[in-house]
Amino acid sequence: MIVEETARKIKNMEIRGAGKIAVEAVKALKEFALHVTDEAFDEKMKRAADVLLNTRPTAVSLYNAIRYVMGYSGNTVEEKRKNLVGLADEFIENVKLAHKKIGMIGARRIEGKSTVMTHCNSKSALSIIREAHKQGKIERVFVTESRPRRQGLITLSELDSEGIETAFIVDSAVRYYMRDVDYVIVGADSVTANGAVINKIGTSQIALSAHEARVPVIVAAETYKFSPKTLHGERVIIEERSPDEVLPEEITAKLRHCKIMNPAFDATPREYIDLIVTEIGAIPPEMAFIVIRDYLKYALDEFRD
Ligand code: RUB
Repeated sequence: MIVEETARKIKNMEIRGAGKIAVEAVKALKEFALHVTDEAFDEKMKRAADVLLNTRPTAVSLYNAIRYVMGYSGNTVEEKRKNLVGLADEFIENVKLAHKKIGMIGARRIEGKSTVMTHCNSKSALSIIREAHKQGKIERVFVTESRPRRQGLITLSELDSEGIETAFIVDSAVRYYMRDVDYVIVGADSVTANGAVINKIGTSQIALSAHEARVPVIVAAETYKFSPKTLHGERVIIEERSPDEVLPEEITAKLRHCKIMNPAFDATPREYIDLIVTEIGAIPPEMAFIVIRDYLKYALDEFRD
């Protein structure tokens, strides 16, 4: 029940954002495990993990988090459950710590009184902005609308309630205002082995525009956002969402020759990224391979044979 309920909320985006998806999936697995008492523990856990994995395809955080928890061991059901619960608690605690560290590390990179631009709604990116603001380094934050789901409104209300000055712009105004921006700070759903960042659709246009204006692009990404699958040649699947997020049915129903496209994410090549701030340090995108090799061993195992 808890697993299906969480899966439903992730699918319909009541639970959203790569970090949050991962944490809520882990909580659901933990809760489910507490109620599995029979010998079919492994089988039932595997089925529950698959239900959660099949919700949103792009954020590798979900995959890594589930792999982490499903790496449990033990000889008896009791031992397995105890081990799984321990791993789940550890993962959740690590996420909290990661956000804090990313905030601290990222804020050090911000100089003076700066104007920042952010896209969508990323907990990790906002962690840097909040910490920098606490240190008196933020003048104003440009917040993009982030069509079609308008997650920019969540960012806007969060920053506003914390007394941070904002400017709200539609996505197509990014280049127009880039000359007023000192740093672009965004989050990530996945970081590939070659250092590309997959994030909310429109991120690559912002990065391109920043590159043109020589504005540094900082990506805030915990290590569990790095994709071990890409090291083994898999491509990141870009989620294509429903057309009615873009246009209401009363309009599309009248169109006979139009297909509405609604990709939820895009890929920004590493050339347009200055820095990826992780909980283990601020690294160039070229170091993505090392993060995967050294910090995601548990998630790489599946690809061994
Ligand atoms: C959210 C999004 C966020 C990343 C990082 O997309 O693209 O920038 O997930 O977020 P959606 P966080 O709204 O479609 O889930 O730093 O919170 O993990």
